[in-house]
Amino acid sequence: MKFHILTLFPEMILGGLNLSILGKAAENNIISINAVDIREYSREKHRKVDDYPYGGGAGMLMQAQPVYDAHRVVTGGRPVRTIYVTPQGEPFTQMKAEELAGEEELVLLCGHYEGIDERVLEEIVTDYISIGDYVLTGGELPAMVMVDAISRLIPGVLGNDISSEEESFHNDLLEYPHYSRPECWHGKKVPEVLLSGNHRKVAAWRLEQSLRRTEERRPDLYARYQAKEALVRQLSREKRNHIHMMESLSRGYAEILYVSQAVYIKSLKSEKDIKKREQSENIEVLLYDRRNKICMVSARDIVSEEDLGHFLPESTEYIISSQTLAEQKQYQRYLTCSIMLYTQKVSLPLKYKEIRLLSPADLPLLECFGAEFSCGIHWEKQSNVHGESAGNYIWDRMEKGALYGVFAEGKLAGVAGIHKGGGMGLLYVDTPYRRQGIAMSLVAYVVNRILEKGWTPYGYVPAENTAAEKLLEGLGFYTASKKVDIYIKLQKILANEI
Ligand code: 9D3
Repeated sequence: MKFHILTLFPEMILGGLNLSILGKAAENNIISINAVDIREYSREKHRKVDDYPYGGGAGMLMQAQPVYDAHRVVTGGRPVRTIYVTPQGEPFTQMKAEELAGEEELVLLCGHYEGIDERVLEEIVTDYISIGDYVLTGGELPAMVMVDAISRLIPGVLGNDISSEEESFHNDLLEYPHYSRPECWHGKKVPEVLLSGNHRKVAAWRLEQSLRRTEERRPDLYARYQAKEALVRQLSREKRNHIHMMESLSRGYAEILYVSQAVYIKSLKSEKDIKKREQSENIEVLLYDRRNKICMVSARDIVSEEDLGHFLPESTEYIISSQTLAEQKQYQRYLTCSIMLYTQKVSLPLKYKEIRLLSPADLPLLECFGAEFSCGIHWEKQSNVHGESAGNYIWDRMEKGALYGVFAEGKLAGVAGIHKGGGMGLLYVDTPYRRQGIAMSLVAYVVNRILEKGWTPYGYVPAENTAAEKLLEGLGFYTASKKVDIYIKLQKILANEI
């Protein structure tokens, strides 16, 4: 990742970011930090870059021209995402950091004085971001905060690569307290339960501590957590048809956009929103997985495009609906699946044990699988049509620590994994290795990994794939009574074809 920081104080940026972990990452060329002195682009003899505001008022403004020229030189006219750090921006969050970590290159523009001439902002800025509701003296520290938060998400920057699929995101709860040696310090003993060696009790104690802490220090997060918990309980009355929603909520992937029974209505802020709600009486539950851009819909009747349109976030790329959706302009239905779930808590036995997590470095091993493999992956069935190639999707899954491989005679014999959104899938076993229980062991392995995280394994099986259904039934999975339709955004096709 290349960071270009446009500032009047480049030495402040370099002094703060070239040490410690980020210094190492820069040394290893994983990130690069280019601090650009805007003053270098002044055309005045005293290198002046500020002037009085039209209309009067206190203080000075940074002028448009030096900022524009600095930006132009740095980007060379390429369309690089450009962030203006400003108290008037949208709040910087972990979600935003994750999104920005996916860019190759970023420009961060730091303001000074009272701000920057609006006209240059209109021409170069793509995102306005604030780091919080307090007043600082300039944008340099916010830019450094962002570089730090974004960099640590780039593979190779931290020693231990936490991949997002492996990490459990209990976003809504604060962490529990930690203790290390000695057992007794200043007369304070380490809580008894942590010495017990009973993992279940330890986990229960930690959860309890997290809950108490969150309730006390972050009532906002606690309220969100409780709303999700309440909805999960409600959905569990018909678990087999709601498992994808329940898991998305309890794994911390999904937020609630709408629930009809007033468990929690996020968007009831204005009159307009109340109207929206009244117009959409037949939508029961609507969840959104913002990371993966997946919207989950469960409804009583057929959902009209208008109804859905009121709630569907603009960024939605996939819709998973347990109800027929009326013809959608922007989304195309491309697959009907059965949801299968495994609700037993016991892990499954394995016949083949040569199974491990794959990483992007293993991608070449997959090349010998041929066309049937990339076509057989149901989310990417129409990969060529939808632009996002199977290869890219597999790469993404590997990078997220969500793809496992089974080996036979030292060769990769097959793969299985976890899709965007958390469902199991991506199952493929190469022809010479079929009918030997290899696929079964592989799936069992993935089931065990999911169980270890305290989650419920479930998967989407394409309606015509009876082999997969049989295999999962053999492992103890059962099938939901309602099928789901998966829709994909049409614009994705267009965007990729241009
Ligand atoms: C008197 C008007 N001021 C607004 C309260 C103007 C002003 C104050 C402070 C303009 C810029 C700044 C400097 N701050 C930043 O550039 C900044 C910032 C911040 O102060 N708080 C949180 N996030 C950010 S991002 C950039």
